[in-house]
Amino acid sequence: MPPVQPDKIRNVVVVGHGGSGKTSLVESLLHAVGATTRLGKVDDATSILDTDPEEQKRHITINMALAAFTHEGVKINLIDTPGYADFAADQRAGMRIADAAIVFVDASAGIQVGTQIAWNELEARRTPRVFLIGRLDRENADFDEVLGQLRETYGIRVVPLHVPVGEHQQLSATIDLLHGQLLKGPKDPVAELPKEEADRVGQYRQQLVESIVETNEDLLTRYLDGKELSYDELRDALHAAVRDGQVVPVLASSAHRHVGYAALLNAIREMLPSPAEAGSLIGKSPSGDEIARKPDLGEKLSAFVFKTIADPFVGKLSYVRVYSGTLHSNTSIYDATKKEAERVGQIFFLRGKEQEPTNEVGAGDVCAIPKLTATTTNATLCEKDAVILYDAIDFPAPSFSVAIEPASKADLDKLMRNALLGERQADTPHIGAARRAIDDRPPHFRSPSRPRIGRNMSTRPRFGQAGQRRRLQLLAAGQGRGRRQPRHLPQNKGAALADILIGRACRAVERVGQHRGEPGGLGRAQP
Ligand SMILES: Nc1nc2c(ncn2[C@@H]2O[C@H](COP(=O)(O)OP(=O)(O)OP(=O)(O)O)[C@@H](O)[C@H]2O)c(=O)[nH]1
Ligand SMILES: [Mg+2]
Repeated sequence: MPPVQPDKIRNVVVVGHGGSGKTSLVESLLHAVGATTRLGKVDDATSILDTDPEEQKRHITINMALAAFTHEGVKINLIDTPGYADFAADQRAGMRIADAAIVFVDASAGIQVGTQIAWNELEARRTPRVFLIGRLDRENADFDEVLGQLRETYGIRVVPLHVPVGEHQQLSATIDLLHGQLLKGPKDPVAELPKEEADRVGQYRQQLVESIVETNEDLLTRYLDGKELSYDELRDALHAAVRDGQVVPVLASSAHRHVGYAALLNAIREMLPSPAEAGSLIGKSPSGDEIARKPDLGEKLSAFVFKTIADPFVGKLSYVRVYSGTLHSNTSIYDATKKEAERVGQIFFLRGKEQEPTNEVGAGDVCAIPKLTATTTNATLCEKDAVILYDAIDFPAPSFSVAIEPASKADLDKLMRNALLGERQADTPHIGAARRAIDDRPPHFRSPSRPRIGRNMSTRPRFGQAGQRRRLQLLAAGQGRGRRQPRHLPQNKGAALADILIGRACRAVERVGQHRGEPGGLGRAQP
């Protein structure tokens, strides 16, 4: 399949407070457009987006997930991110590579800390965004109340674009104020507006139209002269206003009632900017000069690695956004950050844990590359004769670190190997935290009943410093435990070991939660 043209792509990060319903809606949307055959649910651990055992156990998102699908000729890459501040790194990474954002707000909770954090971050990046008031079927959900809160907090540029029909369990559809249509799912028929809604809809529509015309001189004059404005004119003006951050539309949905999908898809396609509109990304040449790369399929290749995971089946998997040119499978590329050539074999588009192989990925699109050797998160990939370096993601500093305690010598070996794998492979916050923990060894997390971590690693190396370094190099190269016992490191072993480490890090995080007096640490009670 030829690569998708950049103007037919939407890269949209989904952000918001923890538990506001992000993953459920993305999952439902995938099912509604036919991208998945089975509707996965966060609560019964069947979501294809929350697949890590820890995510399934706690019913929360820990790792970002990509959800790629095509709707009416537009390739939509949704990036579902964790809402919990403990996993803020993935939210940052998602925001970094997205061209627009959907900020989720729970209809019964209103603005929460996570909403504020996401808004501030998007504001600083000047990312075009929409609000989505979700979970509208809940008993104490109140669309008008939350809309009022949003306008009060973020100003009158926040305007309704979709409004719900019916309340709580009677919620039946949303009205798209611009289209003037009653919409439910993408496959449900579009209905005309019910007469009894006319007054309410009229008021909301006036608010919307006034906000749109205020951003466009010509439309404003004609509106004040009492002239009729066409749908196309209003749509184009709203698109430009959203792109420039002058208007922030508010949408409405309920994943449990399957309401709001069609209107949401319209908004993503029509209101949010494409990579082509986002324009050139500025990077640096090896000599430090600024260079720009156009989001064009014919440009020299440049791409950025924004996440690395250890997939249980394929091993190391690098999530990549292509900024310019076209990335081909079975080719060589250059990691400008590590200054090493890399071999690209297969390339995938991701839909949660589902992988769709592809031969080409064009500028503006997002994909995953398995088994890159030296490349880590934040790397710029390009052609060797046209080197460019993009800025690294500005990850938040961790608010606490955790220590991993090996219970036995065998565990200690695995841990050391993991520390190296972490260096070379999986840049998850947990691995990072674990690695830092090995270095830092904060005293308050040490268990007096167990061997202290790091005793055999750094303070009293078993083989002396030089021997130890040599041994670690051999392990890193997958060449076994030492010169006498050459042993290959199976490809999936890294993933399995990383999983062990992540599990331990999470348990340690839980202990910290309990230590802070939060019963159960992280996670949500079963609904
Ligand atoms: N009543 C109701 N509950 C919902 C709806 N959408 C999600 N939920 C529930 O809200 C809880 C959180 O949903 P998630 O989709 O995991 O929320 P999230 O924002 O992805 O959470 P994090 O990724 O952990 O920040 C789950 O128990 C869902 O079943 C909805 O439309 N209506
Ligand atoms: Mg989630």
